[in-house]
Amino acid sequence: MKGQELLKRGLYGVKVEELMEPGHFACAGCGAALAMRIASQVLPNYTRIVIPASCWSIIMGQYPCLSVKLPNVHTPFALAPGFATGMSASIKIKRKKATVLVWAGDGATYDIGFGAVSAAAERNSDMIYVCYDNEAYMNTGAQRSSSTPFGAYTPTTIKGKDEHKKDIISIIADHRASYVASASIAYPEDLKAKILKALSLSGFRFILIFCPCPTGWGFDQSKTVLVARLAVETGIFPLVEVENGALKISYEPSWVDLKEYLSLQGRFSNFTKSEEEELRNFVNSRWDYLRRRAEDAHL
Ligand SMILES: Cc1ncc(C[n+]2csc(CCOP(=O)(O)OP(=O)(O)O)c2C)c(N)n1
Ligand code: SF4
Ligand SMILES: [Mg+2]
Repeated sequence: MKGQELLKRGLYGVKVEELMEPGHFACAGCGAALAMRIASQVLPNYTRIVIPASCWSIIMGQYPCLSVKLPNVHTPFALAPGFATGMSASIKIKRKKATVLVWAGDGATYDIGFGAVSAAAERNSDMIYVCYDNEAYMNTGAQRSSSTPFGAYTPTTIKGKDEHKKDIISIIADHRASYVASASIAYPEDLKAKILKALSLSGFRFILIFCPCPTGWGFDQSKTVLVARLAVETGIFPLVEVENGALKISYEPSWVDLKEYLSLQGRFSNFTKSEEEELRNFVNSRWDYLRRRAEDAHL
């Protein structure tokens, strides 16, 4: 097979069609833009995207100059899961074929829209909910969210954040959602496989995608994929899948020292030794928990 043809064939023989156009409105090196590019390579053309207030409200552009060749609608911050619930209900009544995809930031998911996310998960409303996680309110100046990691500098945590990142995967999984997974832009085949898996199921399907933000995190725009890869290889961002409550670890990190991840980013430049130790302990205890949960799933 010729190289060009090979490139066009994505994972599992799925043809890669680029639904995301160049010339979008994201900053150079934006992980959240890359997440959409990868995801949209496996999204069917009957996908309808719902976007709450976020960087993606800007990145998408204005009709008719959209950066993704799929119909989309913008909603207020806390409204996307409710809006998507109504959309998928009306699609069902009209017997149309469409997949409703919410594409939301961490602020909309972990904090401001959390009630609506929880309600949609509890109802098992029919949608794929993607949270592209850049660990702060980037569109308004990188303020901390409950996804921001411990110790990180943001304009609202100038001495470093006191609290650890919220475990949104476990929280949504404990709603008994159909499918819950974490993925990363640095592992595109795993990300696409998880989108495909979500597409093959129905009900509330939740995917958290780790998306470094050079502008808000303070690293060079050429290092986005490296930063994302180190987040996984240091164990700080575990790749997992939860189906019907059973957790599976998708990838075993190579346990690169946390320092390599931290030292690339301005937001950790004032990290003390004890903060580093605190974060390391947090990562270890989270992995203990994940391993116990994965073992329980085998019983
Ligand atoms: C109720 C409400 N509060 C605040 C805002 C202002 N606002 C718009 S986008 C945004 C940040 C969104 O953060 P996140 O969901 O993490 O997405 P990101 O910008 O990081 O892509 C905020 C605070 C708003 N639109 N509505
Ligand atoms: S601020 Fe960050 S998330 Fe927003 S467009 Fe720029 S790089 Fe992307
Ligand atoms: Mg964000």
